[in-house]
Amino acid sequence: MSPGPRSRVAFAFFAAALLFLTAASVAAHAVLQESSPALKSSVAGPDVPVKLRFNVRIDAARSRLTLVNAHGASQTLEIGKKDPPNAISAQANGLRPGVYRLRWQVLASDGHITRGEIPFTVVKP
Ligand SMILES: [Cu+2]
Repeated sequence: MSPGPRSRVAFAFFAAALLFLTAASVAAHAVLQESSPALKSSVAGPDVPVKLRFNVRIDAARSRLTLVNAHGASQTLEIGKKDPPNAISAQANGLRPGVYRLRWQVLASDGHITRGEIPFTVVKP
């Protein structure tokens, strides 16, 4: 039993629509394009400026930056209010030399949240 032409057309249309919607929603998600500190980089402490740039506009008020140290202790970084619409920044002060992970979570304009982690190392100035 093969499906009739009508159901095949319906299936093709459905598949095309699904593909289009998937492509559109992926394009609108926030993807990290550039960061400071960069992934797996070493930066001089103790005061480290943080900046993340994304491919789309994000809602800074509903985004989070958390800094986790080698012992697993975390602190929330206050996100600045004067960034371009596709970027967030913060200032991490008083960091001792060691390994850290910067956890980010941002809300894109399409309502989807994306998150990630940037490991980096703080060295003596
Ligand atoms: Cu999305």
